Formats: sequence, structure tokens, C-alpha cells
Amino acid sequence: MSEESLVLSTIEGPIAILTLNRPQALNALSPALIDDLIRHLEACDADDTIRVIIITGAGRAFAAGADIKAMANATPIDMLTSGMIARWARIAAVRKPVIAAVNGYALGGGCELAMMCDIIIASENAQFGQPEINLGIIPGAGGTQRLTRALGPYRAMELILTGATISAQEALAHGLVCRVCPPESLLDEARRIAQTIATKSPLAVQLAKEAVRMAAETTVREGLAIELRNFYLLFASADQKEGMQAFIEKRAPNFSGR
Ligand code: CO8
Repeated sequence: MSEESLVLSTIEGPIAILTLNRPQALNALSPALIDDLIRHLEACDADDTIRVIIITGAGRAFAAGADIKAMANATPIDMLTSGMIARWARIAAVRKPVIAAVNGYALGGGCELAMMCDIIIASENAQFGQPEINLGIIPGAGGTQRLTRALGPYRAMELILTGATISAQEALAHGLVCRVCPPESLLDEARRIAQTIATKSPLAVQLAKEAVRMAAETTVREGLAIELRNFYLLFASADQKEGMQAFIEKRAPNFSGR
């Protein structure tokens, strides 16, 4: 683990903890940081020993957005050709479950990054928002869609048009966040959730993630079709046989990932 890295990676058995590490810039998501994050995420996704990924931020922010200084003089063509959109799509394409442990500001691209994760937990001092309107732009990495699904159209519209932020408690009330805890116990809480997921069949976890994602990304009819396909598919796995046999034999299952 190098202290200079823009993303620090700690492996704890089946859990990888990735820490955004530009605290002096509130973890603003520069192209280099995003590239480093993608490199780590894709390495974790390819590593069979890792079951769950946690993303958090060093210092007082999760991430205060895309790097404004890096974008300030960009032309539309720069934005198009920089590969920025493709980069963000690679974050959302990770197959393993990703938990965002939001330790402070999650603004703009930082809020969008959290919403690309599968589970969001927050410390009591976390703040969520899409303040792009204050910069003369709008969210570009999914904020108008994912925040609207999480908060409902009226509260999301208010936040996106005014640039206001919401607290961890309000995010909890809306279901954007599933748990709020004191800052000092945030990572332990994320680890607890990750450990529980890590005991399940990784195949079932991956196919469940895909099916749940469909609920937000497609129609109910298409989502139901994916759910059914994945449900049937799991009956081809050794883990399904093991899970059901273990239940019948009143013992804990031993999932192999096959
Ligand atoms: N980009 C670059 N630098 C930042 C950013 C950022 N988003 N946020 C904070 N910083 C830097 C500050 O410039 C400052 O650096 P320096 O010390 O060199 O001046 C340092 O971090 C500390 O920040 P502050 O002094 O401002 O700290 P405060 O505690 O006073 O304020 C805030 C904290 C309220 C979080 C404030 O920093 C802020 O408003 N930050 C900007 C938030 C924002 O507007 N975010 C949205 C950015 S745009 C975006 O995310 C679009 C995503 C689009 C993706 C599209 C892909 C296709």
C-alpha cells in the first residue's frame, strides 16, 4: 500500500477496501484518480478470493465531485474524447457487490459514485447532493436518474435545481442510505455487511446484484425476465445443491463459487 497512491487498497480476506486518497482536494475525482479506482475495481472483480468491495474516502470527504479544476477549460469535444463517460460506465459495470461507506461530503460525481455502488452506508456527518447547478452545469454521471429514483422526483428536482445538500439522516429516511453510524464505526459497519455477503454463494450474489439493478435500469417486464433467467441458471451451480443440502442436513453451507 503506497501512501502516494490516489486510491489505497487494503485486502482483508474476502473484502477489499478501496480508499479515495486525495484528502487535500476532498477526494475530487480527477481523471487520474478515476483511472486508479477503475484499475483497482477491475482487479478486485477478476480476483476470485475477493467477494465484496468497499469504497470510502480519506479525510473529511467521500468525494466532493469531479475535479472542477481539471474540467474548467474543457470543450465539449475534450469531454467527449477524454473517455470520461466510458470510465464512469466501467465503475458501474463491476460484477461484485460494492459498498459505499460515505464518510463526509458525497457531492456531484461523488454522490454519483456512491449511487453506482450497490449499498450505501453513511457516517452521521455525511452530506449528499448534486451541486453542479452552482457551476453552470448539470449532473453527468447518472445523478438526474439515480437520485430521482432514490428520493422521488420532487425532492430530487429541488436538490438538483437549487444545489442544496441533504444529511445522512434524510438520505436514510428516503432509502438512499441503508444505515447511519458514528464516523468511528463506519468502516466496521461496512465490514460487517461485507462479511455477511462474503459468506453467501458468490454466483448467487452476482446474479442477484444483476437482477436488482435491472429494477432501476429497465422495465418490470425485462427485469422479471432477467430475474427468472438468473434464478434458473443458479440451479446449474454446485452452490445451489450445497445450499439446499446444507439446509436439509441442518448445517452451515460451504459455498465453492461453482
Ligand atoms: N474539484 C476540485 N477541487 C475541489 C473540489 C472539486 N470538486 N471540491 C473541493 N476541492 C478542493 C478545494 O478547491 C480546496 O482546494 P485548495 O485548498 O487548493 O483551495 C480543497 O478541496 C478544500 O475545499 P474547500 O476549501 O472548498 O473546503 P470547504 O470545507 O470550505 O468546502 C465543499 C467544502 C462545500 C465541499 C466545497 O469544497 C465545494 O463546494 N466543493 C465543490 C463541490 C461541487 O461543486 N461538486 C460538483 C463538482 S462537478 C461534478 O462532480 C460533475 C460530475 C460530472 C461527471 C460527468 C462524467 C461524464
